[in-house]
Amino acid sequence: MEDLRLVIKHVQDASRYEHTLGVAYTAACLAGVYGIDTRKAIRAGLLHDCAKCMSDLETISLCKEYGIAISEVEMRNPSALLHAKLGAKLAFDKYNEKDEDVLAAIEYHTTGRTDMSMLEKIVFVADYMEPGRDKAPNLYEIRKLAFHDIDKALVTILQDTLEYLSCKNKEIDPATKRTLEYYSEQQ
Ligand code: DGI
Ligand code: FE
Ligand code: FE
Repeated sequence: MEDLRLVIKHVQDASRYEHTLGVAYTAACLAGVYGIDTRKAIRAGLLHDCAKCMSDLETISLCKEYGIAISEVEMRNPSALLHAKLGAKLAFDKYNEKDEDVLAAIEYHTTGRTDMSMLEKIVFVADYMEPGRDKAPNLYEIRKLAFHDIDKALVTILQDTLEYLSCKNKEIDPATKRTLEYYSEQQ
């Protein structure tokens, strides 16, 4: 794990690396509460943004290289949306991560998806609430919820993310909307 941490340190800038460590530790705490393998949670946390520190051009060209289908929304917001899918491919190919659940947690950490595994939920939630995050609304509530009702934390995060994106006039990926609808219906 120490090796992986150092490898990631070298492909991220200082603030992204701080965030990465925050996600890995937060995911480990949540894994303890929900009975998930802590080491898997830490690996997923360390790897989740492994494709984040690249230009839009590089992101698109690597996605093409890996045969990732790029939707129109993704093409218009490459680094925001595609770093998750590309991250899963790089994790497999460059960082030797072969665990399907860890790879899925990386792939769906930005938009989420319907019927997520507990590890996917943990990484999604940890990404939003790790200690270095301080700008989002409702962080206090989300951090408390995360440890006893992770689905409710998930819904709050998705609602706040969609609200934030519409305030900023950013395009919503249908995948993000679908995840919110799915988990809202489950409440
Ligand atoms: O990579 P991080 O910054 O740690 O966080 P992230 O992977 O959750 O999200 C990256 C960005 O993507 C963040 O600013 C929120 C944004 N995002 C999430 N869903 C959507 C989205 N951006 C657009 N345009 N559309 C979405 O549906
Ligand atoms: Fe990310
Ligand atoms: Fe992140």
